Amino acid sequence: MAVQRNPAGASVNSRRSSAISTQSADSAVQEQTDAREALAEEVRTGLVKTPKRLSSRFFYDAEGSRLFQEIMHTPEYYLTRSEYEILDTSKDDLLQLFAADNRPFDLVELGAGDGLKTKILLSYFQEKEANFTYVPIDISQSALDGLTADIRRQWPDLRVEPQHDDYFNALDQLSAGSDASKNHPRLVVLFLGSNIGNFSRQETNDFYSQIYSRLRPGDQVLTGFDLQKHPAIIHAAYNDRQGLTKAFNLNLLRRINHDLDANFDLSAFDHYEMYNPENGEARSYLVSQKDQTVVIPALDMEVPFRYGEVIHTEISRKFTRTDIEQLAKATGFAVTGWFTDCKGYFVDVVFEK
Ligand code: AVI
Repeated sequence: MAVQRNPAGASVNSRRSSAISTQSADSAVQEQTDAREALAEEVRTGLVKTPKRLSSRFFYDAEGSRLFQEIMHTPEYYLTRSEYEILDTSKDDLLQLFAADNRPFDLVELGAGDGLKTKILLSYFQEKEANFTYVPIDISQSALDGLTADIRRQWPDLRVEPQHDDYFNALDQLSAGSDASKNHPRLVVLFLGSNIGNFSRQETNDFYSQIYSRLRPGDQVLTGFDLQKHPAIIHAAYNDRQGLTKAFNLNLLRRINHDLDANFDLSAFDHYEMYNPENGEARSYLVSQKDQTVVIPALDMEVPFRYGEVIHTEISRKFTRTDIEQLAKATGFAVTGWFTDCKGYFVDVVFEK
């Protein structure tokens, strides 16, 4: 899943184009160069902090994206199955909200990835002949190309207008062409998969404020939030028995070796996750299993590690209903839809401006 986990991505394309823009060799090289530079900056600044820190948004190179796909199928990782169930059982209620007043709508997906869950909605909305356009946004042109081709193959009549851009630039473009009158499409922004849980509290508030400022009254946001539950269930989701989450976390070091010629010995680091039920934060770490020094020639860096020292790599935040209602209130939105799975593990929430 090539998902843009960070709203501040590279800006590439402009206004909506109805043609599939296939990636040129030049832009693919540019994308790789930008990604490598961003990683270099993260390593340069993150590994001199105390505690050491690397952002989870660098997990998603090709191998990391492949591992995440596998994690989503593990018995322990309930999030994807829960959201899938919600979208399937609530698709009609969601359509009633999105198409309220018979207005056409643009279904704008942030970090579309492979669109697997979204396809539940697309398929149902097509079947009901809803008047909508699907607008997937991603900073990875190859992910967008793959998704668009796939959707056009499956539903040749569905209007798809992919946007290769960062989220906020793309929303600027879209909202410039919309207003609250009945003739213009309502914007319905999708941010699924609990991607919001990987943001800090400050980033979360900023994210919704930024979106709010780009929407018109009546526009909506559908977000997937993972809910707080028995800590053991959450803990297990980030410690699967097959060791895929461990491989996913360690892959970040492999990527740094590959992209920046570093010499991390992957067997000298372990995966450790802890869930704190008092604040809803699952945190992932890489733990140095011995005293060691890692050399990163591309950055002219030598990084010492003590035995037991950690690199903090990810926050996966779990929410309460109060957290979500407060978030909506603090950023100006009203909560107009609340859909959970049968176990109450996960919720998809509609915010309306
Ligand atoms: C993408 N994101 C919502 C996942 C999560 O649950 O935080 C990434 C992940 N990390 C470990 N397992 C899955």
